[in-house]
Amino acid sequence: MAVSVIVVVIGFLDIHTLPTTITTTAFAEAVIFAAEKVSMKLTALAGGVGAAKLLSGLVKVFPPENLTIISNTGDDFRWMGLYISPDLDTVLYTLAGIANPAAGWGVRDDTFNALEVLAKLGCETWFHLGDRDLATHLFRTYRMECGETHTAITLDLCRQNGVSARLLPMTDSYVPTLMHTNEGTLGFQDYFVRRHCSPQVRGVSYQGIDASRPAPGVIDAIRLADAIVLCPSNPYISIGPILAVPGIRTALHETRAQVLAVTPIVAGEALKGPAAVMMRQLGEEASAAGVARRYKDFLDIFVIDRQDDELQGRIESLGMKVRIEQTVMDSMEDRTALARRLVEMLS
Ligand code: FO1
Repeated sequence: MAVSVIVVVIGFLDIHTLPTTITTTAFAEAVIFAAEKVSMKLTALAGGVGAAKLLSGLVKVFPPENLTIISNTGDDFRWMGLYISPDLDTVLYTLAGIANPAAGWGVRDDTFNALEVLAKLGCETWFHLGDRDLATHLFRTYRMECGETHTAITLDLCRQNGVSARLLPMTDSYVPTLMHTNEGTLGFQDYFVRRHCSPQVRGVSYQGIDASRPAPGVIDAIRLADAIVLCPSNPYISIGPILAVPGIRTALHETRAQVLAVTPIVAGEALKGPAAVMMRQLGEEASAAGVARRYKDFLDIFVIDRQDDELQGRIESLGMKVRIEQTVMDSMEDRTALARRLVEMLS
């Protein structure tokens, strides 16, 4: 019995972290460290591509069964009658190992036959939906029309795709992000994909958010977690919608878990997407410090990049600890290394 427990625990040890000659004490400590991690419950708040990168590292160093991911659904939208959930699908496909590695979103090696035919039929095809990806949207839309919730369908998609982490939409309500720009109010994908973020952003809102409720399991996943990670995602259009669902920010204040965020901005620029541009257009400081300020009411630890170490003092003066790491994730090794460091900080 004791032997099998140790074998299970060793299964979660990353062999590369072990010294070549390991002493009995060091071995015992490593086993205990891993055992604590095995029983720890972790909840992540996630946007799209940046979050998926970190999460794909996390599931390599932490048991995915103990991980709940709360996904932004503010950029959900309807296209040709189909319900599309881009951020949620990006996380789903990445954890399933089938994401398109070049774009980060969509399915690897997908074909675009349906889209080509639709183009010939005169339809708008600026949102590039591949044939395999379309199957997910058909499945989701059909089941929603049969009366099932976003949550139930997502859990089933995870099961069917072999994803062991529990992926939850932030809410079962439709709460689309609206971009208020110098060219009027645009739906999020209209602004982001069709207009390539070119209109000047004056404000962001989430339609119907005040009447929405957190999806089943979301509040408990925050209140009962041992640790919470805000992934390196855009504070306005990825983490912002999640925090705006009534009850979620309060749960982050009340949880006994340590709450940690990883910066999505390095050296004044976003690693992906329009976060830094949006911060400047909205009159905020486009830096890790600007992001930290938005979460200062509930954050315990903010992880900034080595390139921004001079911001440490300013961010600590907001009332949180700062950890300096390599947050830029160019390779799978970078993803697992950052994830391992976060788990160590939170253990
Ligand atoms: N992003 C693009 O920039 N262009 C696209 O054509 C596009 C298609 C797409 C299809 C499915 C999907 O799940 C995501 C897709 N994305 C596309 C990504 C998505 O629009 C954004 O990355 C997120 O909404 C922002 O996080």
